[in-house]
Amino acid sequence: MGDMSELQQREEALQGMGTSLLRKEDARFIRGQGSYVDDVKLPGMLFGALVRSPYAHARIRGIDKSKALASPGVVAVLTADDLKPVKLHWMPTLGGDVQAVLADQKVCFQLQEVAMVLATDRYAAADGAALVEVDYEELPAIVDPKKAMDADAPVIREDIAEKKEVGHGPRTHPNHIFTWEAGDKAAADAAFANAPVTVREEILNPRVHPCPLETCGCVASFNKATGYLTVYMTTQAPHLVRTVLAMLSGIAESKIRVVGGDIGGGFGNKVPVYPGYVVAIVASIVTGVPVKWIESRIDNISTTGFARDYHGVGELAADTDGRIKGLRFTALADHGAFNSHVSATKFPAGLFSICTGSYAIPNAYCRVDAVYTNKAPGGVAYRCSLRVTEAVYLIERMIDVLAQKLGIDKAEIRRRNFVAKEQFPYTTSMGWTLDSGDYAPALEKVLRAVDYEGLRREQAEKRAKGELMGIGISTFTEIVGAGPTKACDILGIGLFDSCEIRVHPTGGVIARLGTMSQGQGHATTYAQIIATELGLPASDIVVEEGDTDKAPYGAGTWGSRSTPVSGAATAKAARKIKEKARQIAAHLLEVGEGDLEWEVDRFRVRGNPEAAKTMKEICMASHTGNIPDGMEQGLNAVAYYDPPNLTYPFGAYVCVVDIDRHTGEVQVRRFYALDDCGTRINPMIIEGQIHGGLTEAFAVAMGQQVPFDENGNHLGNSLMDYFLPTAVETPRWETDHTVTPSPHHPLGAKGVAESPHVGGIPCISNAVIDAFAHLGVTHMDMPHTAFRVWQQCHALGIDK
Ligand code: MCN
Ligand code: CUM
Repeated sequence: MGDMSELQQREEALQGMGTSLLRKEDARFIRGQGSYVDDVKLPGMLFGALVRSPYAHARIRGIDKSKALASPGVVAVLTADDLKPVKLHWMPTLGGDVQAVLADQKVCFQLQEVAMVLATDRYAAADGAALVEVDYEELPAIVDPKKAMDADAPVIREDIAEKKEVGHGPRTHPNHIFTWEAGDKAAADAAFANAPVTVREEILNPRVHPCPLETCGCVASFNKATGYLTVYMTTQAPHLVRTVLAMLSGIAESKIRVVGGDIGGGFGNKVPVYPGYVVAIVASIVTGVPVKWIESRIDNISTTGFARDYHGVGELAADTDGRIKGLRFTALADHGAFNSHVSATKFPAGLFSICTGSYAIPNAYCRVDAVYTNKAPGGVAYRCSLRVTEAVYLIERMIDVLAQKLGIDKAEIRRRNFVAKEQFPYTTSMGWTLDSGDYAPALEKVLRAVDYEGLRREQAEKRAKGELMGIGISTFTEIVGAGPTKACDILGIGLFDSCEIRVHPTGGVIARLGTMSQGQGHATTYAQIIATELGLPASDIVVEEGDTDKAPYGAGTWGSRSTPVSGAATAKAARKIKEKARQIAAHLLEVGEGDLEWEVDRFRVRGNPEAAKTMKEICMASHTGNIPDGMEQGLNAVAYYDPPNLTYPFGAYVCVVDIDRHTGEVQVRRFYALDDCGTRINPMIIEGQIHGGLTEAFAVAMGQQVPFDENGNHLGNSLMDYFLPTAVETPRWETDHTVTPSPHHPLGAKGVAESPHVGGIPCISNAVIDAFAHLGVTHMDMPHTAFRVWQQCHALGIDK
């Protein structure tokens, strides 16, 4: 064995897994040298501006382009009629539906895309768009999803009114999209019939929007001579988008290149294919010059992938000691005018059936009914893990409701229902197999850290004085890393991912992946995985994503799948290289492969400390003739990884709030978050992800909502109204962790990015509601704005 300190030095030099290596990409970002889509400027480029509908529901009687065409700089105006000859006025969605690229005879939500004006600069395009005259005949709008399936409800989607299904089973009304069920209804019903205690609550996950700082946009560039289409765009899933574009346009997939570039936040908003992209592409094909389209903030909030809008009903059945025997959750899902919500084919309601959470609930059933309304399409976005946010909010709220009804402490009721450590891998009554977990110690660690008993005593004293203080707990389980390809596909494509690694003679490495960072720090963390696996320094490992001409195929970055899927593919590719390196080392050292052992950055001969070949030496050797007979030169590998299961990170959070009963102002006094994502690759990046996810949880719990009036008009789609917390409003986050590795992931790692959002929202909400628990309040819908909380105080007569 080498001297320990020397070994440690070699280990540290790699900056591999487990070190808080500063983000490699930040050298560029902090110097203002990121390259975002709006930075792409191509010769002769035109700018596209969309004409959007002022009505939520209207028939289009006619469109007059003449004034716009006469406006300075305007080159062309495209409408649905112009896209018809190339059959691009409608497009398939990632949810099994079709969506109008430009409104075809009618509009179905406010600010829907109606026409695109092409002009020589952005201002001329905007001026031209203002001059397009559209003759609308307004129709009654459906805003309340509860009325969407009324007998006399106006039909929103006339194009599919006769269709018996739109991708996900039978429809019972023209405004019905699908009904999806999971679990065992009869068993759940029986549990409710026999239980001594049941609780029921209507719980809304309001419509919110992730609002990334960079809005969506693209530059489409079609080369008429070569027939080659290049699209620079804000996408979290470049390869999937390329496939969709090939299906849509008929252009060979090999002649389409999608380039992700730098992305200024995605949060799920940049998964779908939006009409703006498609029109820009058609415009470039038609004009033969590059076309840029960039959304405004209002366009982004109003028309691109919103999140949630789940109108839930939660029910739990339990014994008098609080042990849960049955669960029934239903949700009415408002998907807007087109079902463009991203979902794996077999999971139209995403992973909602993870709603049994961290608890061993023997009988469970859930159902989701999705309907069309006259609102923008979407539903899956916003650090959501694909409807896990809704599911976790329901179970974490309902377990509090049950605790209140039984007079059991809210930490104690969780202890009594946790899946126990020895039960893992644990298959839930909904059919998911939770890979690993150790919930009770995580909760105890957090309770000790915040002095839970002391907080409850303080709360009792405050209550005696008429003051409002709330303590919220959330002990959530997440499900991330879709997915086994047998179960999960989008448009028929399995949700595997990939990594290609090339090692150069002097030990430099380039790795290319099918994922797409939007701020998660992939350039750093994948390099760290390779550094540890190959014993080469992370500083010399370059990671590239997002350019479909360069990277192998993959499903992209969403659903916190990069670590569970691509992280595994990266380890797998590196291990292929390491195997070859071992053969070369054995050859060079003239020993059998079995005589070698790996030590940080080299292969050593067992029992002969002097005989070793460093990885750097092997890299060079692999490019010479001095390799085993019959072996090919080079140290390259590509690996595709199809996960055997998803990963199930978890956490225990506690939030303490103080509420001013006179004003309704909620102050988050303390928030303590313990996360367990298995093996940790970069602790600093994990902490950053948790801070970000918690801040977004705070935003949703405390202020975000996309509201409409009864005609479907937006009532708050700019940052004047839409709450985006800054450092001023954001509470201080305390973080902690435990490590329970995933047994099936090559590195033991689970995803983490969405956990703080999924687990944080119910924690804050539970804290706010807990402040009113002694007054008989069991639920208050989000967002917990001062006005709404004051209304609750007023209704209770405690505001004076
Ligand atoms: N990580 C780690 N160790 C682990 C797990 C993760 O070090 N055990 C690191 C990863 O290597 C990666 C980061 O943490 O650098 C997040 O990893 P992961 O949980 O696998 O999630 P993804 O990389 O797939 O990111 C997707 C996720 C989603 S779905 C949304 S939404 C979201 C989020 O990431 N959008 C974000 N975090 C975001 N952060 C930023 N800055 N911007 C966004 O748009
Ligand atoms: Cu659901 S938001 Mo993320 O999965 O891109």
